[in-house]
Amino acid sequence: MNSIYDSCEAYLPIILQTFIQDIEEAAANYKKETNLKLYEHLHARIKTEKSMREKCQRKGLPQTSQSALKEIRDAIGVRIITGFTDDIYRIVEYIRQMPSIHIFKEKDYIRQVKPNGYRSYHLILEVTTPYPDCLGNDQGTYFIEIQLRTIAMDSWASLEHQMKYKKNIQNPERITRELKRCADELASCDLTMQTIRDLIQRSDQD
Ligand code: 0O2
Repeated sequence: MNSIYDSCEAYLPIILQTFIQDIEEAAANYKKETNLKLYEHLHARIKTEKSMREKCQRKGLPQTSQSALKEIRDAIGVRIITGFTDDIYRIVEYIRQMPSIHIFKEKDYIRQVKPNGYRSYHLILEVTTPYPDCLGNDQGTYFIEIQLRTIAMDSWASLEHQMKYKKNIQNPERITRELKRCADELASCDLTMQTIRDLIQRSDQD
């Protein structure tokens, strides 16, 4: 069977790597200027053939490269995990001024928290590349999904994601309520950690 990404498959890792290099360079410059880490870890992946075919099916889309690369926009995904909430906004501002990148979609689930407690900053980037795309454009455009979270937001999201797929849970309302409470407590810790960092930085400047 042909790849769902067709001949574009080969370009996906290159586009991902180019983006990662830009972010790593920004982090290195930030470290040089401030002696602080811009982020803690970065996870990147190309969505597997199997997951992409399942997602097309779930969304009622034909299993074509056009569905996989134009209708669904997370074939290339990057998750950036930061120590502090303000680093997320710093990275978003950095991405905003990157050349050849247009922010196609932006969702701030940190200021507009999802009802279940989910917090994260999501961007869908549309990147103009030197490679052809599935529509036959020579300088093709590709989407990259970026999720930015603090360590606390990420640990909550990972655990909630695992539990979401558990069937036959007793008293699901209680679980939902407890998960929301836990997310809010973690958000309060993030706020305290941010305040502590600001205090340390201020006293460092005195
Ligand atoms: P998968 O299987 O991870 O690829 P939209 O069409 O924009 O209205 P969409 O596409 O769901 O909605 O976008 P959104 O809300 O930005 O969510 C994109 C991804 O964020 C999701 O992937 C999840 O990985 C993550 N996410 C969003 N909400 C939650 C949540 O409540 N809990 C957790 N743990 N993760 C969440 P997909 O598309 O669901 O699928």
